[in-house]
This record gives sequence, C-alpha cells and structure tokens, in this order.
Amino acid sequence: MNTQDLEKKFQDRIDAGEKIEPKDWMPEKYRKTHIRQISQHAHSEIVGMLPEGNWISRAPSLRRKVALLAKVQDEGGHGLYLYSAAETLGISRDELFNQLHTGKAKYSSIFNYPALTWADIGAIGWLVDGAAIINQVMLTRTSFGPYARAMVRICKEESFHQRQGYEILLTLCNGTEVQKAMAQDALNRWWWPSLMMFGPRDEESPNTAQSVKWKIKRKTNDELRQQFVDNTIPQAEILGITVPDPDLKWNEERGHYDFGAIDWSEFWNVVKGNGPCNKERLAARNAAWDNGAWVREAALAHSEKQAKREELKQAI
Ligand code: FAQ
Repeated sequence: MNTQDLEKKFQDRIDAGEKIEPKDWMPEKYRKTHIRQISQHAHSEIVGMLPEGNWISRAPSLRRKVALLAKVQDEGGHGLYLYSAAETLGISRDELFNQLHTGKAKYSSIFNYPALTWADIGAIGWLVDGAAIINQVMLTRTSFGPYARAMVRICKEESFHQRQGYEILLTLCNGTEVQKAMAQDALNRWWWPSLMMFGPRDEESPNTAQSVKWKIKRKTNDELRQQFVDNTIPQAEILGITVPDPDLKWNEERGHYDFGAIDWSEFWNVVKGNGPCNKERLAARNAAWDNGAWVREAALAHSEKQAKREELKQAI
C-alpha cells in the first residue's frame, strides 16, 4: 500500500472511533505529536511535584501532611505512566529526561509560579488539578490507546486531588478573617495562570486543527477553558471568595460566563523560560537527576548480579 492509501486507512480508523496501538501503522507526524504532547504532560507531572513538595514539611496538621504526601506521590506516579506511554512510540526514557533537563522540552506554564502560603496548596488542588481534570477527562477518549488508558486512572486520582485542595480552602474560608484573606490572595494569584494552562486561544494554537482531526484533542483549548470557568465560578461562590476579573459575567444568551482578556504576553514569557520559577524548577530537576545517579547505578549493579546468579543456577 502506498503512503496515501495508508493515511486514508488510518484516518478511516480514527473516524470509526478505533484506538491506535503502538505497533499499528501511523503517520510520522501522529507519532511525533504524541511524543511531544505525552512527554510534555509527563514532565508537567514531575515538575508539578515541586511547588507542593515544598509544603509537605510545613502542612498544618498530620492529616493534611498525609494527604499532601499522597497527592505529590500520585503526581510522580502519573509521570511514570506517561513516560511509559511515550516510550511505546520509540523514544527512550533517557532521551525524554535529557530533553527536560536541557530545557529543550516544554512543561506546563503553571508550575513556574511559586506556592507562597498554605492557601496556595488549596488553590493548586482546586484550580490546577481542576483544570487538569477537565483537559484529561477529554484525553481518556483520545485516539492513542496507551495514552487514553493511562488517563483513566490519572483522572480518578486527580479528582481526589481537586477535592483535597477545595477542602483546604473551604476550611480557611470558614476560619478567621486572616485565613479567608489568605484564601482570597491565593485565588488572586492562581486564577489567571490556571486559565492559561489550557494553552493559547484557538486561532493562535498551531496544533489544534490537526489534533482534533486525529481525535488526539476532542475539544479545543478555548472550549475547555470555558468549561473550566463555568464549573469553577459556582465553587468560588460557595467559598465566598471572588475571582479577580471585573469582566466576569453570566451570559444568559450563551449559557456561559463571559470573562476578561487573558494576558498572553505573560503566558508566552513563562513558556519561553522567563517565569518567576523556571530556573529554580529546572535546577531542582537537574539536581534530583544528578543526586539519584548512585541509585540508578546500584539498581543496575543489583540486576546484573541477579542475572548472573540466575545464569549459574541454570548451569547447575
Ligand atoms: N504551558 O498548539 P497548542 C497537571 C505550548 S498536568 C506550556 O495549543 P497543543 C497535573 C504547546 O506545547 C498539566 N506550554 O498546543 C498536576 C505548543 O508548543 P510546541 C499538563 C504550553 O499541544 C496537577 C504551543 O504552546 N497537562 O496539571 C501550554 O495542541 C497538580 C502551542 O500550543 C497536559 O500536558 C502551557 N500551559 O495544546 C500535576 C495535558 N499550552 O509543543 C502536579 C496534555 C500550550 O508546539 C500538580 N496536553 N503550550 O512547541 C494537552 O492537552 C495539550 O498539549 C495542551 C496544548 C492543551 C496543553
């Protein structure tokens, strides 16, 4: 079959709702798009451990510490499922890490903002995990099998994360005036960066059209962003805190909230490596890699020893 026929057959499978598996024929661009998106997603999960990991030792009670520890550990696990899904497309884990450590690979803009107070941990769970779920529920139906299957489990865990964040804020908002002010301050700082997580506006998103055609994306960046705003505003009302957007208004005709303009220059500045914590995050990931070298070497030496023992046993 020539390439044109193969591509047609491939698109027919996608249109029929079939899942594409690693050994199936796929256009090179489909493979590359997946390596790009899945690896950026994996990097986001493990870089995303840093802002919250910083608060594990300062959580205000044992219950909060246990929950946060479990959450951060889950994010590490998500990274591992995703790196494994990316590896099925023919790229090695070492290469993926190398792309992250050298700054070649992107990861979500949101993790380049600092977690300054305990309320930020609530805001990250509520808003950042909340945004991630909206994006990832869509991805459970994505056309590439290993990615879609990884997303099912990840979404279940993310919804626990979202609730633990919301509960932190609910407690603060029902607390003292100072605690409520802390929650409001966290919402003020995390609101706009959370809206940016969904990526550029559809007309400025170079990858969306093809990704929608291949059912990698089932919804566009703007559709998901709108869904997030619509879901989140009633939750802010229950907390009794205000979203920092004077243009936010329910639009009866559209059946959606209208919201103000996003500062895209801030978004691109962060994506290009100049956000408040980009350098710190990259340095932390590099240090973790370097400091873990002895563990990787020891694990390798151990497995070689085991293999030799096994060989000797077989020979006897
Ligand atoms: N940050 O054409 P599009 C989480 C880049 S996981 C940085 O629209 P696409 C869990 C984009 O890569 C959060 N870069 O691209 C958690 C592209 O650049 P490229 C991560 C961004 O791929 C919670 C360029 O802009 N989730 O939070 C961003 O079709 C708490 C043009 O954009 C995922 O990765 C951004 N926000 O759509 C963990 C989900 N947005 O590669 C710890 C999977 C866009 O051409 C604690 N990814 N860019 O050089 C996706 O769904 C998509 O990749 C989008 C972007 C929707 C993010």
